[in-house]
Amino acid sequence: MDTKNDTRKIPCYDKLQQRHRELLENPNKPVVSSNGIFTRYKNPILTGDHTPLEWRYDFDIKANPLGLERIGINSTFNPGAMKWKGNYVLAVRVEGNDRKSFFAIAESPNGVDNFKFWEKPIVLPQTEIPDTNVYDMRLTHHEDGWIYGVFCTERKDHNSPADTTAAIANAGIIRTKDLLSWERLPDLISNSGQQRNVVLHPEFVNEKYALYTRPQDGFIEVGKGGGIGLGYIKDMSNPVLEDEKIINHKVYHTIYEMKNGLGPAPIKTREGWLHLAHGVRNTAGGLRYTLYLFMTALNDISKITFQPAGYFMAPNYEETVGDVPNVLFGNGWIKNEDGTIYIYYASSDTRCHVAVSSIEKLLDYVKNSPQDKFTSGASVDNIIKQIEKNKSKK
Ligand code: M1P
Repeated sequence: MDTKNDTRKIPCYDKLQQRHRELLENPNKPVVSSNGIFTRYKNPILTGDHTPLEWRYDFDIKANPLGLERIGINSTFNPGAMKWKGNYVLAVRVEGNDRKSFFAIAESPNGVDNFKFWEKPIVLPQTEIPDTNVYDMRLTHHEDGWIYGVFCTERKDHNSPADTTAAIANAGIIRTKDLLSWERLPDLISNSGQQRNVVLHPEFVNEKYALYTRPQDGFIEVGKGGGIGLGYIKDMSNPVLEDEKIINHKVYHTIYEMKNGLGPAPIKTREGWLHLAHGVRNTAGGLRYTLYLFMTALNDISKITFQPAGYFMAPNYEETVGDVPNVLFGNGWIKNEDGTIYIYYASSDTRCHVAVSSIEKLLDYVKNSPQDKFTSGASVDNIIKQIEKNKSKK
């Protein structure tokens, strides 16, 4: 029979379609918030099972008479985010069973459920040296009119040919005006051995592009790379990073003791630029990634004005489980006209979630939560002060 006109379905086709539809259309619900600062939503908004069946199954009954999945998708995580034509779009890191990750756009009308992937993943144009793996795209709608995607590109470190795990990470850069056709620009040129978590600031600063960086000596270890950096580029077509300086240092005995990295591009508020970042510390059970917030001055984006002590969000019990346990990573958020903020984050390198807050709440949190004074004694002082203050309120 002519394969094209063969209308027979692979086994379980209808069941597969129905289950997939039910998963995608499952309504999400807010979870009662414990601290008032943000509200988590109950269901993950995207998992590997949300990816289109057409990506995973060969529907040709002759080629796939048993109806088996041909291309497995392991996980969906670390999405960049933006509002696009009134909808919420995510540039998701999708990882196949083959460990390669790639980007695909998923879109929802309300930002909390009904996320659907566009028909095809993004076909990333290559530079002269092809990417081996790509991940963690930050979307920035820059005032120059372009939408930039800055992501991590990873390639084999040929200086260590015998070490099959040795890799080099750098920032890859693409841009678009329609989220459909992407122009690849050269990779970031910086003085650091490696770069990850590079994010483009949405406005020009002294007529230059400003980029947040995370210089590092090795692939996993940041080494001398002391935290979140800030540098400048004159021309995105020749992205040579100048004047890179660390603006948010890693510090002993904090949640960002081992390394940190900026999440999405910062949000401009009347009181400063609001930043979401991740901090990493080591534990007997492995690395622990939590999310924290800080603010920088409107007239000097290198100056931190507020940074509450500790984390803003840490993995809850269910979120601690996954491919890389005990990880929250957030590189996408969307500010709505009404001041609500949708924070898109991933848990344990496995699935995507949303939590909702507002500009008003986040500014209050950032400005009025105690800053870290770096000793247990100083933390106790903060609690004692609050107890004393509360006595007059009884
Ligand atoms: O596995 C946790 C995260 O590790 C890396 O982030 P960082 O460079 O800040 O340590 C990235 O691979 C990230 O994708 C991943 O979620």
